[in-house]
Amino acid sequence: MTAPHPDHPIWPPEFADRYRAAGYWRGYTFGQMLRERAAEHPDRIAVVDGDRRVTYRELDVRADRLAAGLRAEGIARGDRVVVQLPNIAEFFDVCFALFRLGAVPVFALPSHRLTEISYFCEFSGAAAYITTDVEAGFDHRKLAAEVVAKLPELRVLIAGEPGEFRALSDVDAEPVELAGPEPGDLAFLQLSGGSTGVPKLIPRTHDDYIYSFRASNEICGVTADTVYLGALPIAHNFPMSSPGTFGVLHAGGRVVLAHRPSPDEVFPLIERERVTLAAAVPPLALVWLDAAADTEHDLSSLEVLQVGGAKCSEEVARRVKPVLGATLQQVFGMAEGLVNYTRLDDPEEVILTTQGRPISPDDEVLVVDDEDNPVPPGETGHLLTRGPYTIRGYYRAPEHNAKAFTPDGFYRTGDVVRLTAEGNIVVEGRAKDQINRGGEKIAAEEVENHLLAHPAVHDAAVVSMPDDYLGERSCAFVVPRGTPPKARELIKFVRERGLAAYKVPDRVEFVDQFPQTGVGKVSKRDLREAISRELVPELERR
Ligand code: OOB
Repeated sequence: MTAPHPDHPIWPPEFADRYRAAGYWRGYTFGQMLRERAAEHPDRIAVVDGDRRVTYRELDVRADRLAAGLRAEGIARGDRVVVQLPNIAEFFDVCFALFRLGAVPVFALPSHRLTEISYFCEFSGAAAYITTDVEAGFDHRKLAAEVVAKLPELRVLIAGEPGEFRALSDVDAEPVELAGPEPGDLAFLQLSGGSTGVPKLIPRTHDDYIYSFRASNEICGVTADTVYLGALPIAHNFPMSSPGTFGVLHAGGRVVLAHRPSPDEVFPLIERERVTLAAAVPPLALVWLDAAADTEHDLSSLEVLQVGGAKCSEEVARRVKPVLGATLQQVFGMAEGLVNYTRLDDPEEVILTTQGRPISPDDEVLVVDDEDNPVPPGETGHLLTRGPYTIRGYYRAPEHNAKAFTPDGFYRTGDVVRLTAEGNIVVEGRAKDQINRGGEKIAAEEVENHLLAHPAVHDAAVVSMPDDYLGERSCAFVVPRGTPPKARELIKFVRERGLAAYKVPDRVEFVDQFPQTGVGKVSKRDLREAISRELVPELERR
């Protein structure tokens, strides 16, 4: 039985019973999953990272030893640990060690900076922060030092050259018997794309998350022969579980890590490792398609290219098969749960023009109007969902939960969709106050709060503006207090507040006042239209 959890709502017993009876929740943990795989094929390669090739046995042993070492460091079952690692093999050591220990990773992204990391550590009450040395030219140890200056109790472990901190590789002890977590326990916390002032944490259990990628494996044809390319940041939900690295490890397949997603890194890897499955956000897919047209590398092993995280234009979708010879799979998912896929054998039109349908027969999907009433079939409305791997509430956020979920437990996705006659979902837009910058989500309010901290900013409203490459970029409209500052200065100001670079506004526009809606709120729709109009001549000049 899953005990009620004081930190977040869980599925009511009648739902939990149903999901167990249906065979979705099978009552095993991540730790057990790896143990089984290692017993089945100990010598198969689980993870490839540069010249390093880690077998299932090695991963299993390292997870045990690291779990014992972390316990000796004082990290206990239930403790939260902020994990900020790039696409390196140690990511899996850390995940499985923490899973076995029953400690709870909080998955930050490599692009997060001081404001975000210290917030995650503080809000989750983290016992430790596991990060790397230098990645993509950025010294994460400096960031760790700044975090520790704010939170002196925090233990820091570094995957790589440790500097003033402890090296992860030194954390190693003889395996010990661990009580370990229950399958219904919290396995980790993911970050929400969010639309509020601070990112929300998403509680996922062993049972529900394992179900989501085990079922994804079936839909995506993942087997022990699958070679998966991890090119997106692997701590994100899409490359983690749709079916992602965890799905592939569940199947006994091979995960190949790319440190950078650019074709010069990725194409040689596809050729060398005979990659069969890869996942990309739309702008990345576009870059790969452009580069594949005249590459010398043999990409013929690639069977499926998944595109998701933001809407894939039909133009990009149409090029996948002819250019790469791979089948396109559209993936429309969210870290809160629900994931939709086009099926590999769907008719071409479905693959090219829809975002697919849910994983589970028990994923409940509603399309409703502003009053939560179902819209007529085929019409556009708000997407609500509940099901065996969709959370019933965020972590430690009761007030927000009351708004983000319906009284009967449906999650308000904030996406505006319609259903085709065959039951496929087409994403038509978004009602949430968020910018989707090529798959990276920006909560407008979060950036607005940073802008408002500047003395020369009276009011700020951040909206999306169309972009050929990323789909959207962010534009900050600012009502200045007195003489407007330089746009450049404001951008620098926001960056220096220690924010992930993708959240820093791409453009700043000064206005005397904001357009208002009928009820006196800032009309972001009018602001979006204003910036789009302004951009048209700029785009035409190119
Ligand atoms: C994935 O997860 P998140 O949590 O970063 O973002 C979720 C949001 C969705 O609510 C939707 O607004 C947008 O990202 N989105 C898409 C989309 N896939 C995600 N919008 C249009 N078309 C798509 N294909 O982004 C995520 C998680 C698991 C699998 C795939 C993506």
